[in-house]
Amino acid sequence: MSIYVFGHKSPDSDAVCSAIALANLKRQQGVDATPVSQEKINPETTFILNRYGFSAPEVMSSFAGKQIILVDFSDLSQGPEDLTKAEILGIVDHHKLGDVTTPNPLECWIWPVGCSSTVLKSMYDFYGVPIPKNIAGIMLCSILSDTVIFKSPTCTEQDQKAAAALAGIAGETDLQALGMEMFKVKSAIVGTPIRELVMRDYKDFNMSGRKIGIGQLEVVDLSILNDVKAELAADIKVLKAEGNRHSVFLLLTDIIKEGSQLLVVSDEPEVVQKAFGAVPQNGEVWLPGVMSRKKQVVPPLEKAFAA
Ligand SMILES: [Mn+2]
Repeated sequence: MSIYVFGHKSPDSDAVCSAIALANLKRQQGVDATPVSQEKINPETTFILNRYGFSAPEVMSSFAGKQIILVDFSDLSQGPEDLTKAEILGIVDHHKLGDVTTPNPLECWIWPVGCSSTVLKSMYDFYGVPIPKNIAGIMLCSILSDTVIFKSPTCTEQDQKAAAALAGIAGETDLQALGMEMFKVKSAIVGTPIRELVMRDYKDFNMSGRKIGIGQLEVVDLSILNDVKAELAADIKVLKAEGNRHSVFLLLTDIIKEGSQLLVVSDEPEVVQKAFGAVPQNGEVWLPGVMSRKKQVVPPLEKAFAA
């Protein structure tokens, strides 16, 4: 029986590419491992997989009775409904430790770096397994995506080193150009249904007993979103009501200006001022320098909700 390797819901490029890379490592070690994704992959990930000759992994949403390895998450809220009925053999991640537990010891690699593929690079090295050229390519793109071409405050020296080594294996020489090409694909939103945009990079969190949703759209210029901003704001209201959520936040991140417009719908909108020291006007506020949900949005919100 195969072991299934997969990332979080609303899969981003790291969740998908790192699952493919980890399954490759396991297969090279003689383990039957299959990468899958919980939901359909996004256009940026499609671009990456096409570039290096991979097809999209199969979508799979039920894992009861299966052996699994989690990549890029360890929160129950970001996993399948029946996650607790599966056997977790390992976790490879770079987020805060979530709330999954296991009855048995597991292979757990969770490091405070900018991308799961950076951790994976070290796993390949640790086991002395060569990284195939096309796998190096998708791992490199994961790092460029997660670190916003090394600009995110989550980016570490280890990410830079891993990316340089992977670029060498993949034969990529211009990482800025490659990164910008990816972010242009990511920014192309014309014709995409509004809910798909809201959910493209969306995560639910449990903050002091409240269900909090936080989505993020990264674009090369915020003006791209001018025409759809009102619809996005209306849709997160609907999403909040549908899921009985306390709050939904949507970060519209400008990767060139290096900041985010935060759209807010909340039962306690005052939490935004507590967390970020800025007061939303008409449900939105500009947060200069804020690019990372993980490092600059989740921790202050958790603190504000716990207070
Ligand atoms: Mn990641």
